[in-house]
Amino acid sequence: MTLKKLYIPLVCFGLAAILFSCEDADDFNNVIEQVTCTDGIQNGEETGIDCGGECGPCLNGLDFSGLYVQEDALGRPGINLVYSPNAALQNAYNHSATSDRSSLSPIQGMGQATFPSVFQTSLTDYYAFYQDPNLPEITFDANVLGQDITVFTEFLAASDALQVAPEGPTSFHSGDLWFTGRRLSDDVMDDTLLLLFGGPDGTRFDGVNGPKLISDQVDSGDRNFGLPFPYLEAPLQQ
Ligand SMILES: [Ca+2]
Ligand SMILES: [Ca+2]
Repeated sequence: MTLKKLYIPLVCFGLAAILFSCEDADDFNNVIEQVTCTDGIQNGEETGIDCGGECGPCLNGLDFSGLYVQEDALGRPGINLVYSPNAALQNAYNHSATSDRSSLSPIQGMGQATFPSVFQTSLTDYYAFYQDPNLPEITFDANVLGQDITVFTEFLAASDALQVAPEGPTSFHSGDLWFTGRRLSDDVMDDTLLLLFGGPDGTRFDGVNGPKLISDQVDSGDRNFGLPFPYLEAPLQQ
């Protein structure tokens, strides 16, 4: 049992002496408040019942004991969803390590296919699908980061992790700043689609030069985020 705080008023004040004797006051003051992490009540600096503060994190009913296996991979939202064309590849991606997704690592059970090669096929197919047959062919030659299709798909697959800049502003994308962290309000799907469909200057599929594909049309951060984790945004009220 952790004894966190011990409150023992030490002084018998004159006013108290008027009302009762110092001996009585001793009895009164000897009511000791013991704040512990096992007393079944929220007290002291705790942020929940017997958790938070000095008692360790509040798990909100979650049990983190036991052995864990990887069931999902989601450094940057939308990568696996957008670029892996079927459930088998999506599952293979979810069970793989980031370091095993480069062009040097064939996907287990998929012959010589690698995630960058799969992503290149998806990217080419997207551009063919949204091609206006009455306009000259559009291909993915570069995105707003100056990445061609080889560099871009390698980047998507082999570095799909949440990167954080230890110094400077935290942002998934803000102005010229990319991938220095992630704020709750960042519209990460629009950022992903901009890299995919924006072309070198962000206008390739912007609703004017072709269908609008650089946004999912869903705003982010326009409603309150709930606490605690996973900080879901409140549903839109119709
Ligand atoms: Ca307590
Ligand atoms: Ca959006």
